[in-house]
This record gives sequence, structure tokens and C-alpha cells, in this order.
Amino acid sequence: MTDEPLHMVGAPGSPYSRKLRAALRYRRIPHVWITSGSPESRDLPRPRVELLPQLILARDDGTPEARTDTTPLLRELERRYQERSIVPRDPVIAFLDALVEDYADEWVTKCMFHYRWAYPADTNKAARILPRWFRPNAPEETAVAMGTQFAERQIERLWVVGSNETTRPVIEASYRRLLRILDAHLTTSRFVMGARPGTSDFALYGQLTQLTTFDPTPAAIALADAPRVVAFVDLGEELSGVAPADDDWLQRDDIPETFRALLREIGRVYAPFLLANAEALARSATRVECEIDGQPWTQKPFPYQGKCLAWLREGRAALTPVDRNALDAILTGTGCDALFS
Ligand SMILES: N[C@@H](CCC(=O)N[C@@H](CS)C(=O)NCC(=O)O)C(=O)O
Repeated sequence: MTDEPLHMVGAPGSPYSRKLRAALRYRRIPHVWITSGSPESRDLPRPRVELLPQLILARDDGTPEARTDTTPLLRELERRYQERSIVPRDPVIAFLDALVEDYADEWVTKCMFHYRWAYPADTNKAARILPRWFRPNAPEETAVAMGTQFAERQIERLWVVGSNETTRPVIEASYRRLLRILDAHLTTSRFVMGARPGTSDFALYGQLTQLTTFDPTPAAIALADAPRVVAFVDLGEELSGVAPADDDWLQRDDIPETFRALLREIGRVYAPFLLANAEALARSATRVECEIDGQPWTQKPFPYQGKCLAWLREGRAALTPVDRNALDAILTGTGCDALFS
């Protein structure tokens, strides 16, 4: 690997950008942060799909390419950089880490999007601040117009991520439970994946940077219900000084009850959603209609989350029979096992 710093394009209000940046910092991978829309971003290669964050990586022939999607990007960085890995050695623990990462990226992000664009106080703040990150020197009326336009566009997309009057109670109750579950787990464990952070630590951190610090409504709930989680997020911003040891990961024969509680939460909300979403996609339905946590859930089918379920199933199938049995024993009774039956 060259020592050339990697160019990363992101935005402070993008939870996945925060996820990737925190991981690069922890892993001490040389990088430069370029704010999306800034003059420095103009000459960079464009990605196939305009998503944030983007990481400019050299192809085999050395030409630069803008890559997106933090989950495969973190695995690509594991191939290119050996030190300070964030993927647990034990394939069973690595699978659990990937499952929690997926839950953060695809379910907790519903909480993030819901609170930001369903609550006027949060929408106002986002509309006032987000455009100024992209165009810090824009004239006042331009910044205000951009804010209004961006908010209208995101509010229209609430239905896509599944935030609506039917799903509101399910989303909000799951956010509050997550705070309590993380608070309990972080009372006995420095990170979600043990005494060193895994990919799921950075995925949860990414979404929680918005929920516990930027968006006023969920931030007030986090401060009141789980100040330990708020502090965890502040610390996650810069972990390059952490000194991980090889045996600092969770151990498969000693899974803490507080981590099982997190698996049960995933089994309670994300697993039933993934299954119903896949079923709706399979019959080309225009709506996902199911029950989550004993309450009705409805939203547009989400193709990318159809892939997420397939990747989880491939990940489990790729385990050795011994490891798969060990994993299934851990997942039994959590509701996550329904994903693989
Ligand atoms: N699975 C992707 C999700 C990336 C994503 O959705 N990023 C948001 C910003 S946080 C985005 O670019 N949304 C497109 C848009 O708002 O047009 C990842 O993990 O990187």
C-alpha cells in the first residue's frame, strides 16, 4: 500500500460518512476528508451511484475510482491494511458483528431519518445547517432556498424508509429500547464487540452521531435516558489512540447477556422487517405490509435491503458446519434465527 492518504468524500450530517471516517481514524489509515460539494471535491472521479460517503481507491491498474457503500468498503480496507483490524478473527463473532452492523445501517437509520424529517424542530435545524455544510459561503437567500428544497425532498422520501403515522410508534419505541440496551452493554463492555471496536461499533456510532448529538428531539431523549451512550458517541469520534489486543473480542463461549439483549432487539424489529420486505420484493408488491413488535408496519419495498438479507444468508452459509452450529446456538430464541429458517 502507498502512504498516499486516501481521499474520502463525505458530510457531517451523513451517518455513513461518520461511520467510515471514524473507522479510518481508529485504524490509523492515512486519509483526507473532503466535504461533499466543496471545491476540493470537484476534480475527483464520480461514483457509479451518487451516494455518500465515497472513498477514492486505486484500481489494479492504478487508476483512481470513487467507491461507495461502507459495508463492502470496510472489508476492502481489511484486505488493503492489516493493522488494527475491525473484523473479529473468530468467524462466528465476525458474523454477529456483521449482523449488528447491518441492523445499524438499515434499521437504526430509519430512526435517524424519521426523527430528522418527521419532527419540525429537527427538520428546521437540518434545513438550516445541511446546505451550509455543502456551500458554507452561499448567500443567505441561497442557503435558505437550498434548505427548503432539501427538506421537501427528504420529507417526500420518508415513505421510502418506512417512516409514516403507522410505523412511528414502532420506530420510536425501538430507538428508546436501543438506548437502554446499549447503556446496559456499555456498562460492562468498552465497545459493542468487546474491549476493541468492530464494524458494528462504527455503524452504530455513525447513526448515533446524528440521533444523539445533531437532531434535537432524539438527542434530548438520549441525554435523558442514556447519557453513557451519548458519551460513547463523543469518544467514537476519535479512537486512534485505543490500543487493541488480539483477545479483546467477544468470545463465542462467553456471550454477555447484554449482547444477547441486542440480538433479541434485532430479532424483534429488523428480522421481521427483512423477511416481510423480501417476501414483498419476491412478488413485486408495491407495499410491505406486516406486523412488527405486535403493531402494523407498512412501507415501500426496499430492494437494497433484499440484498442485505441475501448477504446475511450467504455469510452464514459460508461458515463451517461447526461454526454454523455455534452461531445457531447463540441466535436460538433471539428472533434472528428466523432469518435463516
Ligand atoms: N449503504 C450505503 C448507504 C449510503 C447512503 O445512503 N448515504 C446517504 C447519505 S447518509 C446518501 O448518499 N443518500 C443519497 C441521497 O440522499 O440522495 C453505505 O453504507 O454507505
